Amino acid sequence: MVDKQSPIPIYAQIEEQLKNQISEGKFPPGAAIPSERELTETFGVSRMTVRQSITNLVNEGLLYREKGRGTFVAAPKVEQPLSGMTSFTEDMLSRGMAPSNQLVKFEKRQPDKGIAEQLQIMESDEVYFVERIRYADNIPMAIERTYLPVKLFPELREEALKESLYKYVEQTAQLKIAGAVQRMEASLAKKEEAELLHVEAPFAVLVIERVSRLDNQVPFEVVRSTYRADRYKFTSEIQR
Ligand code: 16G
Repeated sequence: MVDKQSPIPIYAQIEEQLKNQISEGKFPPGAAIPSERELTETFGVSRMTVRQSITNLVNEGLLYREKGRGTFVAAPKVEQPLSGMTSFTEDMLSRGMAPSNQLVKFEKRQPDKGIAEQLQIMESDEVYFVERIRYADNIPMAIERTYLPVKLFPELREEALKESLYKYVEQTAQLKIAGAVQRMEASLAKKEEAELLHVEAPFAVLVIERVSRLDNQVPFEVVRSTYRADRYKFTSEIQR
């Protein structure tokens, strides 16, 4: 029920109640919430007010709409610490989710100036360009575009990239991964990216660029990971 005398706007009261019902498990992930018409009747408010509450919850990533089908509860966001240097596969397995990859592109090409500089190679040296869609429990989470120097991994085959790249680097190529520098920025997925992520453009994403190095300080990958903002929450531990 809503309190029409309260200084808290009615749409915010409805949002709060829907949030509580979701966190109490009344509507589990994937379940449909009642229709706008039903909510209008339950709360005794206008359809516009109900629509505003739902839109806010959609924008927060708690609900998602499917055309012609209704509004559903989204899976909780993955909380990703920004401290340890882990792989996507490790991150998902540690949460009990099943990682999988769709390999969109695997090719050898000449790097542009920026990539060559980051990898500390010549523009005439070849790199592998790898584009992968990363899934957790069959939900697309991120697009990853990776550049790797061919001379470090002369035997890399596309089969290896259907699984974990870091496993290949450490176990097959027997190299030691030491660390990375990351930059993160907000962006909007373009039409092609939105399609790969199964969302509708423009869609909020977080882009992390990682330049990683081996224990001998040689850079071995430049990666741009484009994460669905509705599926991720990044956390970091800070100290004063
Ligand atoms: C993570 C890394 C990425 C790395 C990938 C390897 C970030 C921002 N990026 O997604 O740099 O290439 O893991 O994953 O965390 P894989 O071993 O499962 O292929």
